[in-house]
Amino acid sequence: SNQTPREPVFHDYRPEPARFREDVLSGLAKNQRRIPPKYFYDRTGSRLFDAICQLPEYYPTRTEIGLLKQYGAEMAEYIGEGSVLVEFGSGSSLKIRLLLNALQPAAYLPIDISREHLFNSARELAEEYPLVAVHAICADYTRPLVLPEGFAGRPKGGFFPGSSIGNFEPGEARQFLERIATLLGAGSGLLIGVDLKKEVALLNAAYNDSQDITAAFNLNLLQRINRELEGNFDLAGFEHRALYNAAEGRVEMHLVSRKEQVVTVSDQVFEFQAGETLHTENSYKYTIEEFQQLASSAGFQPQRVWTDPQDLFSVHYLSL
Ligand code: AVJ
Repeated sequence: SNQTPREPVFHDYRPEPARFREDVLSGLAKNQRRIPPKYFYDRTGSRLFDAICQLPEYYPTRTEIGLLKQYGAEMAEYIGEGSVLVEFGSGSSLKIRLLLNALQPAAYLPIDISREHLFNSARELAEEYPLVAVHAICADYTRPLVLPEGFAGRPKGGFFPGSSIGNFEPGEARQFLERIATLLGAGSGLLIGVDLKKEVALLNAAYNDSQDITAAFNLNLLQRINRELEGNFDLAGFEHRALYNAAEGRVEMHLVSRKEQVVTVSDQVFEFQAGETLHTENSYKYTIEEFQQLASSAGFQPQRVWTDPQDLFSVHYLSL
């Protein structure tokens, strides 16, 4: 193109660095050992997650992309031309492009904790969409935050794809939605992707793929601990387990100790029993009604929901 390339404006809120060592050591010391799923995403983990999104069994990504392609124009009408588009996490460059192809916002504000990734994708977007003012905000979007000067009084459209909301406990999800409501303000709306409850066999297949990519993604957490926190996990001593917990409405991922063993991390010693698990992720699934209830309790009004013919995945538009 012969248009002047637009540079994104970069707002660095200097988010607190993640406390990987503290979180791992305290999580390993718990009765039910657990590590937060945000630590999956080092370089290898991010590459494995991209591979998961392409797996035949992993339906969420392709189904949500299909919904954005099919209904993008309708979604754009709800958000409104000329509004300020705020994305929570700038992980998926394809999804935001599908939305930007249907909608011309006055500005696009991606919020992400990963400075380098945020900056690179913001530069690409600013170049591809020269009519959109890109303001990249390096911040932890799970913490309270205030948008840069100039965006306060204007109606905003939030975008939170990928069913990332499923990683929160329901109480945390509600609190997070309340924060988003405060950030966006009255007259605004939120477009959010939410994975649906479905036949257990489909859920189990999506998290136990036949190529063992999800297993590698799960086990990579131990590799990362070994490398970054002076750990000595024997990766062959643990196996991937994913199961649907119907009572809680979530897929759980664990790493199961194949034998009685002793592991050292940062000079701390942890004894695993045979069969004992390290809980690494919850991925909550919601019916449309359950999610609308949750959103309403956080102050949103459900306006519209789009689903695929098999009812695998939902995209909700909620207003304030
Ligand atoms: C990125 C949290 C939406 O829960 O499906 C994929 C992560 N874990 N396979 C999900 C994940 C195992 C994913 N989320």
